[in-house]
Amino acid sequence: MVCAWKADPSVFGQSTPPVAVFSLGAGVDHLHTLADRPEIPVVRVVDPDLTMRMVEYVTFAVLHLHRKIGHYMASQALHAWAPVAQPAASHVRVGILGMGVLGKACAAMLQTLGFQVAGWARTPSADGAFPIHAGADALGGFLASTDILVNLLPATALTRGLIGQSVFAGLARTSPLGAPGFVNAGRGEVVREDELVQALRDGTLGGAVLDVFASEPLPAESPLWAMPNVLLTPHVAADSDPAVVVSQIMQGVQRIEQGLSLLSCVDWSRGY
Ligand code: NDP
Ligand code: OXD
Repeated sequence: MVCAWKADPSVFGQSTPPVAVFSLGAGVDHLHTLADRPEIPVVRVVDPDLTMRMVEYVTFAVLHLHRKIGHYMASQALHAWAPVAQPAASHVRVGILGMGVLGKACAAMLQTLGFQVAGWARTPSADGAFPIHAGADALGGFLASTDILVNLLPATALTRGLIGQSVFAGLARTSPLGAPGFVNAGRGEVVREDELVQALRDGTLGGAVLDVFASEPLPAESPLWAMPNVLLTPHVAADSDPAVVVSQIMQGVQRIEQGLSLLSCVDWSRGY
């Protein structure tokens, strides 16, 4: 068995292939070379501790944009007392791309705070808690009624480069925040970073909170570092607690020893 985070793919190419691979994170894009070897089960982290950390981060990021904290940080630096109009959360529509384990948990918390929440996923869902728009045909309508867009999609062949100018331009132009906001805590490769920079410069987007980037660490020359309407964090939205991950791996090992099927396995035909 292999426990891996961004492992050298040669680890998997040995003559006796591993019985199972345990990702040390919720995402598995770093293990994409295993997609050609579906006989090796790949287990990802699904655990309440990681989920709650992501809920904290996304809630913080949405509130940062909603409560215009970037404006107040800039005002503080100038010693300026500069109040601005504050819409109620109930007037702000948050749209979440990716309504899996993390997306649904974030949606529930944001709904509790009073935001109008909707999601977008690959397949329709019978879950009635939030409207979930499904598939490419539904994306336009979903974006048109979103003021703050949150990305929690995995990086797959279908999602890489999905979010760019046409997505940003498709967001609601009647946002009570003035211009729409963007949060990325999924994967950087899902976003066309040059188009994100342009949208933040030309006002298509009012602000962004970004945890993940196409290239990590974010290169020093990236314009994102110095943009006044951007808050950056270094891929820390939801770290996995080693103790929790080890305990989950041990449960998986026990299941293998007992001849039971593994839980939280990746479906490589979907890529996540
Ligand atoms: P899940 O697999 O539970 O959910 C993925 C969601 O994305 C599902 O709703 C799925 O749709 C949707 N989706 C996938 N492909 C498409 C597509 N082509 N079109 C539309 N929807 C799509 O993943 P998690 O919620 O557990 O995690 C999401 C991602 O968050 C991880 O893959 C990882 O990249 C990232 N992450 C980031 C962390 C950080 O610290 N920044 C920490 C942990 C995770 P459907 O419901 O139809 O299957
Ligand atoms: C993960 C991550 O996928 O931390 O768990 O990005």
